[in-house]
Amino acid sequence: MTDTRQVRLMARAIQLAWRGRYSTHPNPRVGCVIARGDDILGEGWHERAGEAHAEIHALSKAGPAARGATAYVTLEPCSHFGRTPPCARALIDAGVAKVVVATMDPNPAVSGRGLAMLRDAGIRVTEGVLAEQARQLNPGFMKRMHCGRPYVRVKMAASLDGRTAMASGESQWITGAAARQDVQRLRAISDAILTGVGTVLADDPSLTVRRSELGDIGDATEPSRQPLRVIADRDARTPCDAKILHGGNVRLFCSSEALVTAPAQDLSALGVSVAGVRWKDNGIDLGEALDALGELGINDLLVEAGPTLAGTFVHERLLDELWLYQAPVFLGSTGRPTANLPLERMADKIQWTVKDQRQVGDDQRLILIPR
Ligand code: AOF
Ligand code: ZN
Repeated sequence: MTDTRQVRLMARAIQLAWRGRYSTHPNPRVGCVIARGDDILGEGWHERAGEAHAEIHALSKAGPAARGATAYVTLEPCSHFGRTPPCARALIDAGVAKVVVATMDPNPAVSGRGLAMLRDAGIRVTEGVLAEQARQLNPGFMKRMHCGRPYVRVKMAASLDGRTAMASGESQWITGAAARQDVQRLRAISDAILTGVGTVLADDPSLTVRRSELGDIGDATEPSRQPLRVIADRDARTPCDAKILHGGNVRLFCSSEALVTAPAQDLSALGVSVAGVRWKDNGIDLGEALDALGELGINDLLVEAGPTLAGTFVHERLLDELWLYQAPVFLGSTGRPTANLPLERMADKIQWTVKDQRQVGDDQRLILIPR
């Protein structure tokens, strides 16, 4: 039987967790409600890594009233001393009688130990309430904890005839202002943005989140930093004055041969963290690059790249979502394709499932999942 109170209060905790969408990385987004019956005594969400977890904020709002109350948490309370002490211990010390959890924490430092601590202290524990909705808060954190790689979203902006630029490379702007603001939000929920040196040379993008273009973020916590910018650049051809290098926090993947050359060393001297990875005939070894980004704590990776790199992600099925912004324009048959995919036979076609479809200004936004 579904307990409507549990569902309602967990839905509230999930809503609170979303407030941390731009600011918790590399930590997960977590929300917590402390309630007695239907009465909410305290609420909280995790705002920033290194700061208090959701439970601690909610407990401090509830104060002594937490004794005998129920805590609703979107993620299993932690059991470890990380940058902060264990939340399971704080819930026990506050005298909470019951804890309702949506999902387990896949972090190997926790994974079940949080609930075990609570049960050992005599607290009643219920698990799995709105589990799927809570998992959607943190696809990146979940995936990184399970397989060491970030959740990958590839963004494309295209015309009705599937072109992302004119043959000359001219590409500004295909989609309208509303779609570009939506992309700012997509960047802001991402821990890192990956592009290729071709795009750096052709467009000189900055790939930053610009607070003024992000618009009104409602009750969300302010973004706490720029996403890491990542460039796939085998021969370290990125110019030292490229806009993407402004403001720092840039990683460049080149070949191990290029690593020891003057251009790579010049980029290092500028503060770019240059790393060697394997390259294959068709470009960067994406598996190795994704492993490296996972090790850096990247949960959500956004790919904003040209047809070569985007094509590799699609061809090797290494993306989790394709975000396609489609503008109601034709760019003509000499324009550039969204992805280089030389397919020959109908049997080779690459199919997608539509997860979400909506209008953003004059453009259409599709979120697609590889089949
Ligand atoms: C919770 N509540 O609100 C969050 C949790 O280094 P720390 O101390 O910030 O710990 C980070 C880890 O704690 C993170 O990897 C995840 O396992 C858990 N996050 N746990 O009980 C929270 N954000
Ligand atoms: Zn915690």
